[in-house]
Amino acid sequence: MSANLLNIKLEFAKNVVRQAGGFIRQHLSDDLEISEKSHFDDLVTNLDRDVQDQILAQIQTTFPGDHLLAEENDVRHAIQDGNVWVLDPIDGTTNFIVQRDHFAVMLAYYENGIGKIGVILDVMNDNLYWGNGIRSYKNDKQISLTPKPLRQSLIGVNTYMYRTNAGGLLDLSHESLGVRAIGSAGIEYVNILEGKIWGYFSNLSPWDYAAGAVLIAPFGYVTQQLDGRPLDFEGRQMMMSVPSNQLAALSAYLK
Ligand code: 2AM
Ligand code: CA
Ligand code: CA
Ligand code: CA
Repeated sequence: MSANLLNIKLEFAKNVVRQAGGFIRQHLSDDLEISEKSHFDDLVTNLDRDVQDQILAQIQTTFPGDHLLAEENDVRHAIQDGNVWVLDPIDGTTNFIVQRDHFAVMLAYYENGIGKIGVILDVMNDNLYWGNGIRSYKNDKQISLTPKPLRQSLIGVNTYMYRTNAGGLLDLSHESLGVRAIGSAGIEYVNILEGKIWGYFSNLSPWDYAAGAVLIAPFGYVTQQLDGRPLDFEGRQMMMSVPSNQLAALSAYLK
């Protein structure tokens, strides 16, 4: 793909995500229609669906040959196959419903499984994080980030994995200054980019990490299964996003 077309796609992605953020903020005081998906704590709202429909329609109109992978309504093209847009219309839906804060819109673009574009909007702060896997930006400013050692850092965790020591996460946490849990993968990635957490350990689906993985890659981060195997980009998997040059500090704990 030519650099020029990729730049066009990047500008497009930034625009549609910003627009979606404005739309959500305009509808913050509306009554939400809330539905349960798999369980009473697995929720979706009419705004998740509206945002997804709006963004997917814009992608289909502008880049009709590209494929779509998105959280709601079973839009499931395999990420490894061709030019694929990956959308999480509202990440942190429970936060959105309960707090009206700490949620994100996330859009990524992959070519044959390789991340080319990542965009995360921290909706309530209206900060747009975007990048091409080589450089990452917060609004108009290029981000620079050098992770400290784990023992001088906080980590972001999935609370279920933490409290059950799934993957060895509770044991590993004793090597850090402590754990934090936000309830939005997107905001966890924002916190990595802001230097507020060192890494993130969770149980996620592709649309939860596709954009974040691209955004943190320029700073030497890897996003992979806990045992080092690559993510399959299909179902939900236990995974981590951590500085690759500090993987040795983790290996004694992870299982
Ligand atoms: P979501 O809000 O888009 O569903 C904390 O719940 C984080 O894990 C959020 O980023 C949430 O994304 C994600 N997550 C992934 N699968 C989930 C599930 N089955 N139930 C709740 N959250 C899930
Ligand atoms: Ca969800
Ligand atoms: Ca999500
Ligand atoms: Ca979501």
